[in-house]
Amino acid sequence: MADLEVSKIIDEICELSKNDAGEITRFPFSESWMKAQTYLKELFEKLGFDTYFDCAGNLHGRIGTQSDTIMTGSHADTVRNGGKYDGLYGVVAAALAVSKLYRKYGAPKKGLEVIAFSEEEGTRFPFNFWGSKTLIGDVEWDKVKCLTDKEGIRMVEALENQGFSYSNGCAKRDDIKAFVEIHIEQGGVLEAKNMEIGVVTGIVGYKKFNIEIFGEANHAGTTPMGFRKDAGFCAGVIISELIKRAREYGDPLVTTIGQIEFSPNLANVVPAYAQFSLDMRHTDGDILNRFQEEALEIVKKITSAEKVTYNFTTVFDDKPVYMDKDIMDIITKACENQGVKYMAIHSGAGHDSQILARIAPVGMIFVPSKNGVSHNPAEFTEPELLEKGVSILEEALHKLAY
Ligand code: HGY
Ligand code: MN
Ligand code: MN
Repeated sequence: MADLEVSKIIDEICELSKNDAGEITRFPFSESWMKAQTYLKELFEKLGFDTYFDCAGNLHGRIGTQSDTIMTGSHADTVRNGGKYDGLYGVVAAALAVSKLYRKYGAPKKGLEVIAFSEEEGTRFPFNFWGSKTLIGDVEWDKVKCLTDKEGIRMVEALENQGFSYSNGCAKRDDIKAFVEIHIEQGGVLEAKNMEIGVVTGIVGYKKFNIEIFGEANHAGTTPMGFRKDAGFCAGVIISELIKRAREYGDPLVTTIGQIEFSPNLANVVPAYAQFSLDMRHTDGDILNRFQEEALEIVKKITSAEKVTYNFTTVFDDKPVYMDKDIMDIITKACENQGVKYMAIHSGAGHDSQILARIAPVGMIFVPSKNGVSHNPAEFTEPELLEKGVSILEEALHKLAY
């Protein structure tokens, strides 16, 4: 089989799985998502992998023994109107790297498995890393199954609509001995330093909260400003205070309010309710904890001054994660053997590796992102750099599995 090209396969998958608006929006268990997963399943089968979906919608393709598994891959879902490479590159590159090893050296001494995690972004349901968390058995199904998306569809229904029936622990694995994920950097450091590969050292601490403000609906025309319980105004003041405080903390703290909703969300009604997301990240877990406490204080102070009430709910709270030193050395050695320009780099983005790190040693490889842009249709990486990543991953997996 002639060498398949990563960028061509990614283009094909993105083309066939675009939504009606022509965007790359592969929310988990949507039709777009299923088209991409089905294409990947056919690709894995064409490459000669033992291929199957598990009960959580993760797609697996493996060669070698049924134990001592070296796993590689990333997520198949995307944000709304996202880019072509976030997640998908890690799946396609893994499939091509494993296929090249299979053709050159036959079956490995260990299990060598490619995975397309069903969900990572947390964009449809208020639950991130569904795919990797089901694999390590870190899902309290009774709490999660009734979570709904914005259309009120429960997670359990969305899964069943695509033929997956999840039950507690049905996707859990305990044979994974190492996990290596290749991913676009989603930042501008590698490009700025003219590097071809990033050897990832760790992933930032990453917390996500859901904040709700409960005020009182009232008439926009007849309610004097001093008599309002304006949830919308509170949200605005809190958001402005949070960003001001984060700027005072300075880099590398980042905090984002990316999603907001008012109710009844009408121009002539004082907002009774406001809900918004709060995403905060830092390389240092203690500083991140301190910022979380300050954020809660800001919410308390402003809501009590405005005589409204609030909920401050944790969606997830992940400490900083560090990559396995031996795997980092293997990736570094591969870069030196192949004469590739590389540097050590920290990840400001969250990845499935941070979840797998709870049960096995993990390593990550980055390829540069043009202009550092990601979570955006303009996301791009030169085809030659995508291919370079495949050959570094291939050499690292050869070292780990053969
Ligand atoms: O938000 C993130 O860091 C990742 O893209 N889910
Ligand atoms: Mn992402
Ligand atoms: Mn990603």
